[in-house]
Order: sequence, then structure tokens, then C-alpha cells
Amino acid sequence: MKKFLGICLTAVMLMVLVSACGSNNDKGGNEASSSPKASGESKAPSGDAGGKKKFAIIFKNTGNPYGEKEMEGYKKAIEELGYEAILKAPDQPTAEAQITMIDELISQKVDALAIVGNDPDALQPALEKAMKAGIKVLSLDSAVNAESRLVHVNQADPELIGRTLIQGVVEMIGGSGEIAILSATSQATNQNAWIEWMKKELEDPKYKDVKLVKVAYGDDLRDKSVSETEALLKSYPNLKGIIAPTTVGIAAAGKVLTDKGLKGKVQLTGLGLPSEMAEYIESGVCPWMYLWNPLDVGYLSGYAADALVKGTITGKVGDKLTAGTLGEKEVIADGEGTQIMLGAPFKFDASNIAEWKAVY
Ligand code: RAM
Repeated sequence: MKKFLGICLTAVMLMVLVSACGSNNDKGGNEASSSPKASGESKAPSGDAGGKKKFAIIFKNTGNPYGEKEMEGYKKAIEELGYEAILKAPDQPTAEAQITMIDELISQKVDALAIVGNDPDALQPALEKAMKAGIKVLSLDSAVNAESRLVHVNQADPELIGRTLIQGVVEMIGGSGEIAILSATSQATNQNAWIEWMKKELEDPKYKDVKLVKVAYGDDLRDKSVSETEALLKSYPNLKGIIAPTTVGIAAAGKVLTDKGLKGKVQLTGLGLPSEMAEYIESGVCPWMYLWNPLDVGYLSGYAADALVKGTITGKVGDKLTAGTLGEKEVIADGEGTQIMLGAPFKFDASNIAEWKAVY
């Protein structure tokens, strides 16, 4: 815990620094044009035949404010580098829908493609085809497997996220009782990695009185996340805590617990957007939660894509890049592949949520 607090403190200092520099947290800019509103909608290439380089990003699905912020950060990096940003997200969070979009981007001859994978393996043939066509492929947020990408941009250490969420909920429920997880899709690489670490943390004998009764999947769709939360409450009347490691899930659970008057009876924590969770943190339905800056995840990915296209990095361990206002970053190992790490998660509670809800 001490170590984590230390890391949190460093994160606070970094975030204060970033906001003081007025970098990715400024609310100016053209948010409207950076949000895909419907399936397949993208910003058309500007048509300047001079051939501005095209940098695409595909998020998991539409209708997720977290994804819009991530894409906004990517667009900011790409535009400050002087290129064209193409932002895409399918209606549904499926691999199939992303494959269709990858094929379109191959035909459009984009220079780079950053993907938030809806499946670790299913996108491999399409992404290999893209790389054979000369497109620099990277993943961010939710990784694709090592063969399908040159590098992954990771928001934070999965072990730290998973262990911290268990420690948090256990503290909230007073050390014993039933807990459940409300996740995104069952194929999401990022959520699955965090859940694995939650389960490892729970193996510690100190949690012998804590029982994980179910992992439910709301698919990052608001209505499904609401109904999955309601089903958890119905099936497990003694449930004492919910961890939702997804911004869509935690906001849905916050609403359900509020509407049912369960504040203090069923505790809630997880990974949430301050703008969506402020009311539940202020009311006490969710005493605290964690996240990183999604604008920065996208922004870092934009700079990583640029470095891959310029050839200043190839994605191998030890490669270094300067990621705009985020400064120096290094490529490090990640299982069979490689990654670039943004930083540590940040804790949001009643003392700081008002400040952050306006930022993201
Ligand atoms: C949701 C998405 C995203 C994840 C966040 C925490 O918005 O699943 O991929 O990183 O939650």
C-alpha cells in the first residue's frame, strides 16, 4: 500500500505537471469533430493531394465517452505533428466489426493504424495483412497479440490495477463477504488481464472470508451493464461489493445502486471517468475509484505511431521516443511482445473529484 501511495503521489505530481503545462487536459479544441457518432463514420482525408500522412485509430465501440477522449488525445497528437487523423469505432464491440474497418483502412492506404482490440487473437489475419501492406500497426488500451502489432501502448501496470481494485473493495466491505465483478466484454484483453490479477490477489489467505461469486459482462453497453448489475443484485442478495473495471460498467452500476437505495449496503469501486462518476463519488455510492487520463493514452499512441512511421522506433525493447508534452518514453517488454507504459493509475475520491470531473 505504501508503495502504491508513493506511485499515486508521483502520478499526482505528473498530472499536475501535465495540466500545468496546459497540454492534453485543456478543454479547448474541436471535440465535436473528434467523436465518431455512427458506425463507420470517419473524418474524410482532407483531400490535399500533397498527401498528408494518414493516421487511423479504431476504438472498441461507439457511445463510450472514455473512447471519445482516447481518440481525441490521438487526434491531438497527430494534428500537432501535421498529419491527418482518422477516427473510427463500430456500433458493437466485436472483432468482426473491427475487421471490416481494418480492411477499409488498408484500401485507404493509411500510414498507421492504432487499435483498441475487441479480441486478442481474432484480428490477427487482418492486422497482419495491414502490416504486409506497409501500415504500421500498434494497439493501445486493449492489446492484440504480439504477432498482430509492433508495440502496445499500455495505460498502467495490469498487476497494480488488479491488486489495487481488490484491496479497495475489501477495505470498503470491511474485510469479508461476497463480491462480484462487472466487466466489459468477455474477450476484452485489458479487462481480462486486470481480472486475472484480481483473482491472484484473492489467493492470499488474508482474503479467506471474501468470496468472488461472479464475473458478469455488460459488454461496455450501458443498458446491458444496467441489467447485468440488476441480475447480480437479484442472484446474490448478500452481495457486499462490486468492482467494475470499465468506465461504462461502473457508471451503470452507480446508477442502479443509487436508484435502488443501496448506498452503503453494496459498495462500488473500479475504473471510472470522473465526469461520469462525480455524482456517485460525491453521494458516497462509490467511495473511491481509479483511472488514468484517457486523453494521454491516445496522445502517447499518436506519438508512438509517428515514431513507427518515421522509423525512429521499430517497437523493440529499448527503443526511445519523445511523446510531445508527455516527454521521453521507452519501449519495454510485455510477455511475448513489447509495450510503452503511460504511468500509474490515479485515485479519485470526494476530495479531488470536483477538480477532475471537468477534465475527462
Ligand atoms: C472502458 C473501456 C476501456 C477501458 C476503460 C477503463 O471505457 O473498456 O477499454 O480502458 O473502460
